[in-house]
Amino acid sequence: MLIKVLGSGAGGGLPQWNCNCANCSRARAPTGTLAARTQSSIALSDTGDDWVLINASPDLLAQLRAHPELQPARALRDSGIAAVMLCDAQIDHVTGLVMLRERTTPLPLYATRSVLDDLSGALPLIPLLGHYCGVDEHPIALGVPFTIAPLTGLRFTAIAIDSAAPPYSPHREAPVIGDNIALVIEDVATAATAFYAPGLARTSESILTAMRSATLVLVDGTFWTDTEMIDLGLSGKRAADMGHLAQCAANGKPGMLDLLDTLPRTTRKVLIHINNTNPILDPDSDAHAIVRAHGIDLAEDGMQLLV
Ligand code: HKS
Ligand code: ZN
Ligand code: ZN
Repeated sequence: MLIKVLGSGAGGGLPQWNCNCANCSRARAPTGTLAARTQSSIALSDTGDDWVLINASPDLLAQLRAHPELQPARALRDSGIAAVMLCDAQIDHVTGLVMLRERTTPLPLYATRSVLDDLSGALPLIPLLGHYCGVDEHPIALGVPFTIAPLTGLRFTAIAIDSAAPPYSPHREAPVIGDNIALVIEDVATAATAFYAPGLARTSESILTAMRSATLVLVDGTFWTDTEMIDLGLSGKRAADMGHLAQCAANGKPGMLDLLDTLPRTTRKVLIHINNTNPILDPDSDAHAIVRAHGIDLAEDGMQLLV
């Protein structure tokens, strides 16, 4: 299976338009030594002809321009994107759907009932797209493997995770199972699997089992510490309150580094959805060195992973 990291940043990307933190300033400087990051999204393929887009970032058009291999040009109007799948209904994962409105056929959209409900209600992108290409809704049943034509070489399984519905959603204060999912993607020919969860606040037995058997885990790298936004004076919320497990342990609870340490040594571990404030983005930082010493890589825009 082929995985392309279209975007490796969290909401807002790097640099974030209104931010002058150390990372954003360096990424913005003409002599900047920090590469810019667009908002998180990956594309998956079995043969490299057709692709499933996992999450539709607000930066989708720029990401597609940076990846001409996602345009096979088989007809006057065409796209390599066979379908879009959503892990949640967060703004940074769904607003790119609007950018696909010029399609000539309804957009196949795979998401849980709860996410589809948010996109028909509080953020009505599905009814909106009904006035353009239309949406072909495919509700995802949790724990039930499925395939997406014409990518017969990949098998997808969604697992419910503990994270958070978006601030705009009625589910924010009344969570529903399926507000957030992790994806296990299996290459049918080799049985190798990738585990994808850009937003993960807490683990469960089913999540740990899936992570332990994965060839590649591509997971929530949003924050270094649980109080990162509070310490910078940027928010009153902890990472956990926002649906993200920080890399460092907090309040006696293991962090993402501890969690990834429990996986087999042979597992490829990559952080994605990295927020602009995260010190790991600076290659000269102690935080970056610690992450690398744990055998963990940072996703970068344009990164290609083979599973
Ligand atoms: C910044 C943002 C931080 C950020 C937070 C979250 C918040 C919100 C929620 C997130 C993300 C980026 N870039 N979505 O100000 O530095 O409370 O659910 O997901 O992508 S969580
Ligand atoms: Zn986000
Ligand atoms: Zn910043």
